[in-house]
Amino acid sequence: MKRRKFLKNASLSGIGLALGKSLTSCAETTPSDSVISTLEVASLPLVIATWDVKNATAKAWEVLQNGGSALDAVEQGCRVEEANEKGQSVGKGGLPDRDGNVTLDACIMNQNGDCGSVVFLQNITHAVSVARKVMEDTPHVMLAGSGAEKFALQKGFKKENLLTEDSKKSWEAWKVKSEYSPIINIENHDTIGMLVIDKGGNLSGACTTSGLAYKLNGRVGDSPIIGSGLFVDNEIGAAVATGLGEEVVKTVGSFLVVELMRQGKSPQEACEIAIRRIVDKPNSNYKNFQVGYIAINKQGQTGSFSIHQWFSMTKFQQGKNETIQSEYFNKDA
Ligand code: SD4
Repeated sequence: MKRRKFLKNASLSGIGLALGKSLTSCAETTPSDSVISTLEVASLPLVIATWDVKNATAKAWEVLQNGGSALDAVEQGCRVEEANEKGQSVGKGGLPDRDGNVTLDACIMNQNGDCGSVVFLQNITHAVSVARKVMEDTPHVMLAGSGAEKFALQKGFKKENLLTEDSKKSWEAWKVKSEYSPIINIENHDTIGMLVIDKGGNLSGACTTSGLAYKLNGRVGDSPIIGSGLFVDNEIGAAVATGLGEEVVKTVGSFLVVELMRQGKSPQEACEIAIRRIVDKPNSNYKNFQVGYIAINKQGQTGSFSIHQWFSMTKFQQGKNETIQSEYFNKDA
């Protein structure tokens, strides 16, 4: 099935190494010693992100080159897409819910296992940076809705109207039929999940989105849920998800990918098993929605896998910034 046809059909009603030196330090701290000690470490640092987001990965790379941490890199990289008004599934210009409200979900996680998250945030473009402030400046992990917005304003974030003219037009066109079948967008897909391993082998990750277009007001997806949309374990690796968040939440997808790596699976194998977990559920409606995972392990090996074709991962390594098409499950289309 061609990409456009799939886009039409996909709906929420169906509800829509370059190798270098050997690693020793990690081998001492992980349970899968026998597997990991035989592996080699990829050239570090390394940045990966969901979809074709080369400007974002380039920014993260630049931050690392200028001495920034992996955490700084994921935050700054994600901000590129949040500020990109053309991207209709993240930050400013994100498609609204069915009532016309742009509501953002984001989270961030560092090498110490600290994390911060915002859900149902309105009027603030850089949700990922608010999530970082939640992590660093509060005793909490998650802030929601008006509380998250109030916190952001107190921290000096600017109040902005996130509904651009283009997104308003798309919403108005959708309203004509008002079908509650928001497409899982595999073409215009700037929901960004980013994972970075710095040259010292330390990991951080972030994820930010405006969620499903024309969702029910109040709907929150997987992206800000630690363990679902994102998980980082500095001893093992990290994973991030995109696609239909409900399915990711139901299988605690990113945590699952990291735990599979802990058991000795490669990032690629782990992403594939996590996708199978969704597809193999009784009555799975997987033909009608997309989910994709990307993952990285402590050695800098990476993997990505999705249910359907056209998911991609952007990778910046050794000065090379490239978008790689992912392998996928459903070859019948
Ligand atoms: C969500 N997982 O809100 C997000 C949407 C997404 O590409 O990733 N779109 O369910």
